[in-house]
Amino acid sequence: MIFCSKGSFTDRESGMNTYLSFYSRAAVVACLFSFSSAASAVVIAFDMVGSASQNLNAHTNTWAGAFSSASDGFEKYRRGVSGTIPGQLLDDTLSSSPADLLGIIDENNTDTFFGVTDTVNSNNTNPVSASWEFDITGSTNLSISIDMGAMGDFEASSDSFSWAYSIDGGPLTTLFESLVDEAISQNYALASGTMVSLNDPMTVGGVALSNQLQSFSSPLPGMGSDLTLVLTADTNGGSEAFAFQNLVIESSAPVPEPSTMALLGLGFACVRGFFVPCYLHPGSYPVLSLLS
Ligand SMILES: [Ca+2]
Ligand SMILES: [Ca+2]
Ligand SMILES: [Ca+2]
Ligand SMILES: [Ca+2]
Repeated sequence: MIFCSKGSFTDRESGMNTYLSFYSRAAVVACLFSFSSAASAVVIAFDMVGSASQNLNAHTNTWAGAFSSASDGFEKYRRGVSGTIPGQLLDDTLSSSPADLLGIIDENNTDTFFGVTDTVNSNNTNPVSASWEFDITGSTNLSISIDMGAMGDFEASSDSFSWAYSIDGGPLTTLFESLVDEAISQNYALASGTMVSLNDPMTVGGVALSNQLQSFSSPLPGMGSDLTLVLTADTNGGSEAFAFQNLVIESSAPVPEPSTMALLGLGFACVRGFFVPCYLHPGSYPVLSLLS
């Protein structure tokens, strides 16, 4: 941010207090633009970040606990907290199971994640979905990032997931869509250092997923108050798994805080002074001094 010095307004003290000097006006304009350009991305909502959430109004998942087999799953899990977690989601090679050859969340990752495995099973044959509702009131220029991982020898015909969103009940728009690439293989490094190569990895946007979580980002066009995210998945093997963590919504144009609004309002008043030189209201001086 450009430093906005109170010294810019010393002409008020030196007797030339009727009009802003060119220097003062330039400084005020510089201050105004410094506030405009200060709008860098800020996190406005998240879930599964350090096992915490922010501005999450609801998480709905009718499939949590719905499968009779402990090795099938579509829900949030957390090591040391969840009763059982399907083993294909967990890389246990660091200590509990050095011979483990399949897993995404290793023993150092003790935070909440969303795990998906073998959703086509004796209890279900259709795609399954879960949703998140975040309060995004007043935020614009939204974007989302999600850490994603997958491990398994997938099939294009039977394994997929997608993330979609809607704002204030509008139509769902796809953000991320998986595609199994049956022409390539992927090397997976387990936490112990064991390497496993498997055919037909899951890809997103042309990037092959692995058991190391990777962050994927997308703009979220639109604005409103209620952002709904929907994860839909369909996968049919006991040696295939996806996992998601660190679901973060950002805004690159946050609504200014009240104190900033006051300064912005003052900036506009002073810009008017730039074009139509006007009397610098004495009352504005103490406010301006906050800038220094
Ligand atoms: Ca495992
Ligand atoms: Ca395959
Ligand atoms: Ca499959
Ligand atoms: Ca199963």
